[in-house]
Amino acid sequence: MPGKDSTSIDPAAKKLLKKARVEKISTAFSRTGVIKPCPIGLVGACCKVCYMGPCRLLGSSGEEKVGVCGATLATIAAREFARAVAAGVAAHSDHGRDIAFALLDTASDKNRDYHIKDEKKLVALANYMDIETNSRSTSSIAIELAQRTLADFGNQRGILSFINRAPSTRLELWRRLDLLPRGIDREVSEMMHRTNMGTDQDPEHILDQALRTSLADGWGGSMIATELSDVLFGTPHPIAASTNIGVLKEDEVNILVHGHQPLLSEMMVEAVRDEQLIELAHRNNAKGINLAGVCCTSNEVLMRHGISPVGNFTHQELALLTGAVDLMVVDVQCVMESLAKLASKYHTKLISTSPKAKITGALHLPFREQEALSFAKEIVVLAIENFNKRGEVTIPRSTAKLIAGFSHEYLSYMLGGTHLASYRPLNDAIIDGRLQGVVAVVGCNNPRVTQDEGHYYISRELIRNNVLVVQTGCGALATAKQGLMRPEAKDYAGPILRLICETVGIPPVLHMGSCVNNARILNSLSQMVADGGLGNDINELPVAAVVPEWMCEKSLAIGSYFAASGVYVLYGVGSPVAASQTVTDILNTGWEKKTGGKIEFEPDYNRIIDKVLDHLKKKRDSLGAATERQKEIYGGKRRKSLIWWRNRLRNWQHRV
Ligand code: XCC
Repeated sequence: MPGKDSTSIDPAAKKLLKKARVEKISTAFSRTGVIKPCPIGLVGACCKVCYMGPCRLLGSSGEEKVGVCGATLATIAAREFARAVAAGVAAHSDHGRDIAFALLDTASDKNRDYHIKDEKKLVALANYMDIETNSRSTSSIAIELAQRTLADFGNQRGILSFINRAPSTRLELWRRLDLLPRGIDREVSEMMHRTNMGTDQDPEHILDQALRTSLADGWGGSMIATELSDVLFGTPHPIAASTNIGVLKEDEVNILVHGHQPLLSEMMVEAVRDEQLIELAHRNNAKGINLAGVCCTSNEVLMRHGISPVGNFTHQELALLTGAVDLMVVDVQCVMESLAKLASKYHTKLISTSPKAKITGALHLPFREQEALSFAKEIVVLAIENFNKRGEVTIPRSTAKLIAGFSHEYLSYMLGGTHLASYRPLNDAIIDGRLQGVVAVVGCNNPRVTQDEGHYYISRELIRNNVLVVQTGCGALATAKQGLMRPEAKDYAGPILRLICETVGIPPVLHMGSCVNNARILNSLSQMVADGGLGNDINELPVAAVVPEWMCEKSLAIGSYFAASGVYVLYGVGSPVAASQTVTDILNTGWEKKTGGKIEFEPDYNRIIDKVLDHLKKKRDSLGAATERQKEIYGGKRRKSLIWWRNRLRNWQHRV
């Protein structure tokens, strides 16, 4: 484990940070040394929901102190946490809403440049939602699907369209606990109301609503964003790419897409392949046009087109420090405000495109969705025209190969083949005790901890212990940069996981997409339950989630919906509710009693690993009796015959 004093485990990052120091350019890394976190806000002890305060409840007797209105530390910490969850849910869900509108406008022929790429998934989703599909045109099915999902946002008393994808036992539990989200916007709005001055004043009750609000993200907004993006742009399947700063090219026009939405970035992929624009680039002395990305917009085009990510959240400033980025185009979320100033030190053009996000110092060109391709081409032209203005460039030559594109559907196909698509072989490996379990290592970078270290160290230790690791977001790009998403990384895995990787032909760490694509993980968990042998609910599965380098409200929303779904979630860095033992206990043992899932904050990576492995073992042990029964049910002739058929079909598919 590299020393804690280092900024990053990535040599490319270190090289560029050195350049920043020499050129006296500030970055998030240098600013963390200057801006010390507010010690009161850091631990959830500051209340600023009214102007009688802000009330700062710190000191050894903090838990007994109260604010001007009498609010306890527990109420204050719970409110802060719950508001952060609501903000995260709003961000993911607003993204989902935009995708649903884009599908509606595409199917209604308003968005002429988009096309429905995965009709099979469209029909599957429609069937799932009891939308009539027989003798109907693709566009009419898509219109109804978009309208039904859009209704999920404004629902007042219904339940969300996709929530029935959770195991029935879980649904029943949510119903009993009154945690079923009624409408996405309603839950966010109610969360803000309840945490307004003088409303909900019971920490457990406040956090119950945080659970319900988070479910409106995982099984609502994020799932809508994920599923409808697949319908519009295609469901991912394995695809090769490279990552890290070295994907920038000295002799080509470099364009970076950054943010979260795939709507513009999909068109950018098409635009940079336009023959006339490539010709224009040649006329401007460039050998070609190179598109790469940062953060989750990057993950979206990586998963579907193999577009190479230049890096994750804390790589956004570093990419500009190379002097080789001709244009960076951003939409929403995780875009550092420092970029405009940084871009102005080089020739880089920074373009903001979302009507929701304007950045002082950037060129604001609101995205025209109905002329999406011409809009994307205009941006490419701006980048080409900027190429000749480049000064000196410094591109560290670091790159790593990776395989991305593991959608939940592809995992099912990969494990069972076209005709027996199923998670059963994965379940079998766990039932037989060969695989210890599955762990999601997800979330951001945070420059307050060594960049990528948590993601890499924890993932590597888990695979060494025969745990399959799945990833999304910036965490995925962290381990990809370190080479854990190459098939050859199987050599780091324990003997059983290595064998599985060799047999199925996968890396031991699977990239499942952007942060809204954590919904793919929820669907996978549901399918693991449905395919049998591992209990009746998600909380019985030997699975866990780790968010080692978290930094934003969206991370807290994600962890909360995993916990509400029955998953043990461990965060690194530090606890935003550390001031209140009451709230710390509610998120941990309190939630565990209710949902079987829980949230814990643990900055020590070794302890995270120990806790995760211990948890997986406990779950496997408690499945023991059930597992024996399942072995009988699925054992003997029936199981052998399934395996025989699966192998036969695979051979046949290979020949085809
Ligand atoms: Fe976090 Fe979501 Fe942002 Fe990366 S991009 S910093 S939210 S991991 Ni999604």
